[in-house]
Amino acid sequence: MPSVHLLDHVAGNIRSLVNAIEKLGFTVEWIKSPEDILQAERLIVPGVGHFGHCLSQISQGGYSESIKHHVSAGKPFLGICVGMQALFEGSEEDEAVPGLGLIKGRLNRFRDSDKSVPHIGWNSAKPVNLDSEESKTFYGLHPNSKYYYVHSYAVPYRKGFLEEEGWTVATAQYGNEEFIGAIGRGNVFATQFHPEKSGQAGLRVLEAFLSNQSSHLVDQAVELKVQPGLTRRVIACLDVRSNDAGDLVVTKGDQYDVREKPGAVGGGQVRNLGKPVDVAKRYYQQGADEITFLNITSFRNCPVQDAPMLEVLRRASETIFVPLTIGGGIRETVDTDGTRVSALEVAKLYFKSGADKVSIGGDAVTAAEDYYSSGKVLNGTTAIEVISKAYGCQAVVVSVDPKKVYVDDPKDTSHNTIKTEFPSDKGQQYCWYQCYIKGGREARDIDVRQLVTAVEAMGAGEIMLNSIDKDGTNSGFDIELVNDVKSHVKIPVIASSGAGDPTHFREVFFKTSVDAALGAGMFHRQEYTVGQVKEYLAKEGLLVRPLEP
Ligand code: 1PR
Repeated sequence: MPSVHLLDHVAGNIRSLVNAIEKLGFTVEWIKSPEDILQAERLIVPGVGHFGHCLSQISQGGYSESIKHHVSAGKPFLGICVGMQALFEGSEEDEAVPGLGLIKGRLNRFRDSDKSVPHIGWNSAKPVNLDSEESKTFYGLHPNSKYYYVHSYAVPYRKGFLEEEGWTVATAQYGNEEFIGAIGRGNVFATQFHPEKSGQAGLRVLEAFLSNQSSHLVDQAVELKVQPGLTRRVIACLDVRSNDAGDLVVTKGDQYDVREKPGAVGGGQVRNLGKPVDVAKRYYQQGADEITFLNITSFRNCPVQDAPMLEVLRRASETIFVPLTIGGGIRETVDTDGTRVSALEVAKLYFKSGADKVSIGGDAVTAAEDYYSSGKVLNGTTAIEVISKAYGCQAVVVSVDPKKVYVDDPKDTSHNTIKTEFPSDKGQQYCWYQCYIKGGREARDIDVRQLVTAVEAMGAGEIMLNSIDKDGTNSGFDIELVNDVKSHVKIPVIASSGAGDPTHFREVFFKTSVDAALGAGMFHRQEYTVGQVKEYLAKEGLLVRPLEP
């Protein structure tokens, strides 16, 4: 089997890249020293996280010169995400650390005045100057395809600036900023997006690189003309736990109660909606833009290394090439043998098993409470801070479990209230959203606005906004809650809880500026497919990622 050399110099989900390469019929050889690069025919430098951290690792490991040597020897090189950024001269993310300087230009942070940052989701990589032969066939990139991006810094596109030096450039548009999505010249190719996380469209690009086809004409890409820009993400979420027989199952609660109602078939039992890997694969094939697994009971009596969700992720990531998030139990833990395992180590196990993001629930609430009681001082040791520092903020989602509390008058509470269009039975027109931990069993004295602003300050990259009132009701998302949270943070927000049919997705995307919307029960019960939701959204004029053959 032909092989490709991979430099694993950074934290992150390298497993998915390996899985994608193997699926395409290649084997991976690891670069363990700068000398190994000399032996490499094809070299891939992936990367997520912090520019300065990655570049320092590359230079401290003595790799900078070998990479430059590989490139100047004319051998195939692929840089992915920070692996692409590394080729430029530098980044605003860390002015003190230089890039490799193989391509002119620097990275700037996206402006967050008009949009969420990080830029997370599916966007184009449209070759500039589609009339030229190189652009039409550029590594199998197709102007109608969408690719998965996750980053806060980008190289702004300046017309002609790099083309003059012989580079072929593909760009993406985020808000009113156009930036470089992919770039190549001769033996060098680099993508800001993650081809290994971009479904069929991404695998095609990776295959073009692996088989040395820098000119790879795509004839079977989506016919539908797709607008440039970031799509609305549709996420499928799987709540997973052991049922009473000890099997790992996908379940789904009604307002967090996952047991069948007494008197119903299987009354009192944990609701069983299928096997996690099979269900996740079904959603991938239907066109889900991301898949989230929530381990809702944390399997408290199991050694951390053997946590069943690690195996679920390992297996899921073999065939699912869109981002995977794992939540439940991401916190400091005492293992069954009494050893203390830090939150960072727990997260690392999940990243190594195929997760792209971890989702933190209860631990984020405790951290936010400490943040306020210390007068908003960051202590640097919370799970959010340490994981975000090591893996980048985009890898840290905070899952929030709020529930409405009605009051007669905002003065009746110290919490942040909103005036609601849905008064209580007693006619109360104001409410605040109280945050819960332990699967909705324990209420804390912190409101949702306090929580999301605190975790944003700690370095969370995204909010998964559930609603205990709406969960499992099929009555639509809590639009007021989503609007309240969106107007207080800059990081992306995923609306969750209450989706019962495609119109609910339309409603949340039209009535709020939410970045993504998540459904669970309606997909598990097979009332609608993810594909049907996306088709409906497209008909309604919303930009979604088309499913590619
Ligand atoms: O606190 O870090 O260990 O994380 C535990 C995680 O498990 C949290 O993200 C918490 O939300 C979740 N969780 C705990 N117990 C339950 C439960 O249901 N008993 N699930 C639970 C929360 C909410 C969503 C659901 C949406 C959409 N489930 O995941 O998927 O509400 O549902 P719908 O579309 O059917 O309405 P930690």
